[in-house]
Amino acid sequence: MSKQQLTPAQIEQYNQDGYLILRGFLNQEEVSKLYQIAIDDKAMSKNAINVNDSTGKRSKLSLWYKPGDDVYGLLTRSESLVNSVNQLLDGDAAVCHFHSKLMQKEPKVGGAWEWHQDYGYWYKNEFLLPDQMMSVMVAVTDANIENGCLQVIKGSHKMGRVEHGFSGEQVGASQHYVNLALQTMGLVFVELNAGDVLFFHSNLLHRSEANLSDKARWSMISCYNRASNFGFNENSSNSASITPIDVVPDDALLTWETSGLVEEGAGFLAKDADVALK
Ligand SMILES: O=C(O)CCC(=O)C(=O)O
Repeated sequence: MSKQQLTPAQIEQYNQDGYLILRGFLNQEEVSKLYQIAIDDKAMSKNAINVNDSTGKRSKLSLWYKPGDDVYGLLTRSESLVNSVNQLLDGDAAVCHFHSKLMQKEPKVGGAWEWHQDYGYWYKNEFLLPDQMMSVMVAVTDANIENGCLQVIKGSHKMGRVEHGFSGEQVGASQHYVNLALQTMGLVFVELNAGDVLFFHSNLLHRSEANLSDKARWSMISCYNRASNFGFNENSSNSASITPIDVVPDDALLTWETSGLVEEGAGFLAKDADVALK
């Protein structure tokens, strides 16, 4: 795993574009361990939620709140990842974990995600400071145009939050504002190799296409917040988003005894919960 601090140029790029890619953040051994554990993980598949897109194609995701000593938690809590998030988020309070998701877009059936901003959802949880929130996508498999990689509108985080409303089973951003943004801002297909990491601002407009290929597209997305950014409408039993992360060394991912998620401790999002608000 890369141990380097982000450079001022990388921080500037994140602030300008609303996202930053770090290539090869995980080495081959780390990403294979993550992938092997993820595909065999019974707790993860048992807690997977199906989300249909407007054409009826279906993506699966599993969402949990507490990052533990399992392979995902050790990555979410790893020193390099948390330090990078700390360099990118506005403010200086401790970095906390809001939630993590394993996104499972299976070959041929994995569905699309509508244009949205993550803060379009998190605003409803009454977090007040979008600059203190971000998502980090770790590519567990390669992600490319064929298997429905993430698309972003470069610089769109500077628009602030736009209106969101229901679009089928998903919540999407106002298409009018998306169309306006696309007139002046660049559409970028974020192709990643397994092990690459994408950091993106909570107001960055993003979407993805269905996976029509014969290759799965899996990724883990961890969402971070600062302890100073209280979610007034967050479930009071979930204090993770304002609890400072217990950081672990980068080598824990490979050297600690790890497995899949332990269901009891993880705080999975219930299968009947409204995933559109996450
Ligand atoms: O994984 C994807 O394709 C989209 C995920 C996404 O947009 C999200 O979780 O906010």
